[in-house]
Amino acid sequence: MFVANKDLLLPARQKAYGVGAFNINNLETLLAVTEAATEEKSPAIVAVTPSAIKYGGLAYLTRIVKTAAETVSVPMSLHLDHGENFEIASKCIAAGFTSVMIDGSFLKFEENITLTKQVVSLAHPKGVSVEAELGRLAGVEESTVEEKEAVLTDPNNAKEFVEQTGVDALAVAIGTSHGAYKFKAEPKLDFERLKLIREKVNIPLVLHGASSVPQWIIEKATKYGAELAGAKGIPEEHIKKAISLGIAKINIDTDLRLAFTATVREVLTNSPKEFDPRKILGPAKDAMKEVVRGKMRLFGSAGKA
Ligand code: TD4
Ligand code: CA
Ligand code: ZN
Repeated sequence: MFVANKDLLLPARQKAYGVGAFNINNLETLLAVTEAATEEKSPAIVAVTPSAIKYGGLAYLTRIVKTAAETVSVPMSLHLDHGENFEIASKCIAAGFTSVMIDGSFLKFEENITLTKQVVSLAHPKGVSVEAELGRLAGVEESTVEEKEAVLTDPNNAKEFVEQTGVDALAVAIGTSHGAYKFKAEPKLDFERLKLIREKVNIPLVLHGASSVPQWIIEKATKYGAELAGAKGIPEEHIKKAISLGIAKINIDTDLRLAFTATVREVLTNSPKEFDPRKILGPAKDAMKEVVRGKMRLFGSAGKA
C-alpha cells in the first residue's frame, strides 16, 4: 500500500514506536526492505537521496518503489532524503514521491524557513509530507561537515521553525552523524536536548545517522578483506531511548551498505567459481533483509501494519 510519510509517522508518534527509513539505490536493497516489511508486518519508508537518483535515475527508482509499495499489503512511502533545493523536491513530487525532505540546515535560520515554507506550499496541496532539518549533523553530508561545524538543534528555534513552516516532521541534530565512523570515543547522544525539543515541538521527530554499525558485520567484512578499523555506530539501547523520547522516524543506510559489502565479499571469497550476479547479490539482499527485520523489531514497528 502506497502512502504518505505522515500516515506512517502520526500513529508511530502516538503509540511511541519508530518507523525505519531505509535508503535504497538498487533493486536488491528495495527487495530487502519490501520482504522484511512483509515478513515483520511493519510499515516502512523507502528513502532515496539526490545521489541515489543520480545513480539509478529518478524514473527507474520511482517506478520500482511504486511497484513494490502497490504490491505489498503493508504501508510504504517513497521519501526524498536530503533534498538540497526546491528544484529536486518539486521534481520528486512530480514523479510521485509521497514525502520529501528539504534539508536547508546549511542555510541561515530565516533562509531555511523560507525554503522549507516554499516546499510545504507545493507539497501539502498534493498530499505530500515534508520533513525539514534544523541543526547540522557531523560527517558525510551534501558536503562533509567537520565535527566542529556540527551544530546541535536549539529547542526554541525548533519551536519557532515548526510553527512558521508547517512541516510534518523535523530532523534534529543531537549528536549522531552519517556513515560508519560516528564516534572517536564513547557514543554519546544529547538526550536532554531531545527532551527539551520534544516539550516544545509536537510533530514527529527524525533521527538521521542512526545506524548501529554492528560489530559482527564489521568482523565478517574484515575477515573477507575489508578495511574498516574504527567503525562505530549508535548502540541499540540509545535508539530505543530516543524513540521513547519522541523520535518517530529513524534513518538507516550505513548498516545496509555494510551487510551488503560483507556478504558480497564472503560469497566471492568462498565461491571463486561463481559468476552469476544473482548468486552473489541474492545472499547480499538476504543479509540486508535480516538487518532491516532486526531494525523493525528494535524500533517497535514490527506487527504494527
Ligand atoms: O539520511 N541518511 C542517509 C544518508 C545517505 C548518504 O547519502 P548519499 O546517498 O548521498 O551517499 C541517514 O541519516 C543514514 O544514516 P546512517 O547512520 O545509516 O549513515
Ligand atoms: Ca543537513
Ligand atoms: Zn540523513
